[in-house]
Amino acid sequence: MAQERLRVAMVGHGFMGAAHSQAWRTAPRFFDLAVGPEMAVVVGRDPDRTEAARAKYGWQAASTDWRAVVADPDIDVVDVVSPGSSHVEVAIAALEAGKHVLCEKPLANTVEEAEAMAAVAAAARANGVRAMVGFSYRRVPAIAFARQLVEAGRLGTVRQVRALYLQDWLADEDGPMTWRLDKALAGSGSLGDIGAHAIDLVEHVTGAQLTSVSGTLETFVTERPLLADGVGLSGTASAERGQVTVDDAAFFTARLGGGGADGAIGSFEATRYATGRKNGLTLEISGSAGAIQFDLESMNELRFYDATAPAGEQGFQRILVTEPEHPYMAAWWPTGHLIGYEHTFSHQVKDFVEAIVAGTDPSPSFEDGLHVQRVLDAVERSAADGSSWTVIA
Ligand code: SOE
Repeated sequence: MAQERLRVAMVGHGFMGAAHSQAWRTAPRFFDLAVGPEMAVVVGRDPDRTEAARAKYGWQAASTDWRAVVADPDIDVVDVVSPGSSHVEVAIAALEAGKHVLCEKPLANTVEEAEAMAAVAAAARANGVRAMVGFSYRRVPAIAFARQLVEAGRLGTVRQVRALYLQDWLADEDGPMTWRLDKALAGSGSLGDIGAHAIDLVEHVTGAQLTSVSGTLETFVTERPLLADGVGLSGTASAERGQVTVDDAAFFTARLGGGGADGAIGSFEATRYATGRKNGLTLEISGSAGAIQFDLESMNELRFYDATAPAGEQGFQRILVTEPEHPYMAAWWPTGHLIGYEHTFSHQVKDFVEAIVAGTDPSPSFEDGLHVQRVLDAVERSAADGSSWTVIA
């Protein structure tokens, strides 16, 4: 049946809720979408906070009952931006109720949960119901352009990848607890929160998959002040302390197979203690015919090295990925004008809505999310048993 309307419910309204709200509002104003999404209802646990989010981000209604919202025939899409522990229940209920689902990364907190979600998504697909994981950095134009270069063979055979995701928001050991430091809510720490992005990006850009890993995890600060009030790091610390139950930093090496990087090796690091690095996601991919370098802190640029150029002219070339011929950019500003973090979420909404309307599968799928979950799990197992090579199931 042709999609005539897309009434969206968003479950959760923290940092990601703000980013997604902005995207639901903006995407239909810059991209010509056949069906414009309507921001129907935002869902949260606390009535006052949820109402405040509704008013601030521009949703039509607020609710504290996600089950009723997910079952509501007036809702077509469910956007899951709540902590990882809730993904499995909300996403499965929504898919089973016939709603298209966009779910934040990492897909789940465990492989078992992700397997259940992927199985339900596969069954829903047969009924024309779409599911997608929010690995939003795939939608950075410079990353989408890097993938095009790899696909066009401009790097030749990829032999090595280096991916770092460096933040420093936990460097102050008196910073208060957030849900991201609680394994029961977040599944893992730096590994799942930001390492998952690095894994997905390497696989997306190269077309290969990680096949085995060897890793180390470390928790530097095992206790932090609990929150007296507020949310996350902007909240007020109380005198009481709570246990940090996730990794603070993750480091692993990997072997890759398939795509444009068959037989390649890679190194990955994810940390929230890299003093001075705020949101530094860097990717360096070295191939037989060329290489690329990307840094999210300069996200409008891609550095490209063409090893086939005359020897005297070789060197990394800085490409400003802001031109109408670059992915997504024609919808935004005139030549040379920059875009930012929030645009990746608008691109995600655009791609998701287009897939729903066209009746095609959006990417990354829940199967892709499950694969990343298996990589995270393999890194944890490798770290637990002394960093031996661990094969990804
Ligand atoms: C927090 O570390 C975080 O917000 C991640 O959860 C996001 O996925 C990333 O975009 C920025 O950092």
